[in-house]
Amino acid sequence: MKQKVATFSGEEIYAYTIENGKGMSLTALNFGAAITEINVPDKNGLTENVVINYQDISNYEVNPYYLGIVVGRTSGRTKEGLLKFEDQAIQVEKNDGNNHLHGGIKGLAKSIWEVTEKKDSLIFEYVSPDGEDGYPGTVTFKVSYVLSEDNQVTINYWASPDKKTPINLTNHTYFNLSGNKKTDILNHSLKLASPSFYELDKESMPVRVVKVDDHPTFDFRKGKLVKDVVDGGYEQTDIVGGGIDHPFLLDDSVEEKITLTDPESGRTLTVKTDDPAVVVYSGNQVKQTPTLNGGTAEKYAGICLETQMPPNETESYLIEKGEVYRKQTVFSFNAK
Ligand code: FUC
Repeated sequence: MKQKVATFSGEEIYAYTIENGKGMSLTALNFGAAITEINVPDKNGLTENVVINYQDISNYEVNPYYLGIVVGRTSGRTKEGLLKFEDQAIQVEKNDGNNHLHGGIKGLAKSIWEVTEKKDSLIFEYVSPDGEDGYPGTVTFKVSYVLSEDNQVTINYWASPDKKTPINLTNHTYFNLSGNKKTDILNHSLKLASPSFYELDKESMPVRVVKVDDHPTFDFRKGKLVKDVVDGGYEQTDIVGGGIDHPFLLDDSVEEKITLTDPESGRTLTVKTDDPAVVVYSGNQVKQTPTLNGGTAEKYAGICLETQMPPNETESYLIEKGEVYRKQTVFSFNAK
């Protein structure tokens, strides 16, 4: 189902909805391929939206929080906006202080995607021209959102460049399992199959990999409440505005890499991915405006689980001409 919802700079913006036979549905825009709703049942069978969106759709045109979009061409921060590979140092935009963030000012987040609707999936395609946002090569991007009968949302990423270029995609959906953003996510429990993470400097640039054994605040292997982490008085949570905004390396031997639970609604989200890392972002910079669903906006309104390659490691995510970038992340919803 397709519905026109806005016009941005003369371009028609549509919301596409797919649903399964269990009452679950997903809605996304052709702008940024932004996921605006995922409706899933709670422990009592009440179906509600478990992602954050803007109350006023026009805010997606600027989208200060990158709500729901596909991030690219590269996710996270690149130091000084310098894509260093082989003997090259390609300067891309510095759109986060002295650094490059989430593919630049436009990026895939503010691109209009061609959408193909199928019964159980939405397929998005965008051809980014050579030099867009400063990146080399023309790249064809395809992303699909697939909704299964057992309440799974699978995101498939596919990209093919005509020149060697870095590609590192993710999705920037903020989950809030309370349903229709009744509460913030501080009472959600987060479990990560992650033995180590990247310490950040004051500009949020990753500096070194450290073991969670030596940093117990970030040991999520047995699960812990988000509020117990953000209140920790820990230097690494303080420098990102009081919360989590860090790349975690995922344990290859564990299938379910991430589990997010809201004890109140009984909803659980588990995540499987073939990416080796996840940037967990606890919404530390969300301000009071623009307002979100539920009519308010606040710090910790939602939590992003950005599966990806560790950011700022350009050499590790170079895709050759003729090579195909393929990634998959599966979000499974349950309630009890
Ligand atoms: C996340 C963070 C950033 C930023 C942004 C909106 O991925 O890593 O710090 O604030 O998204």
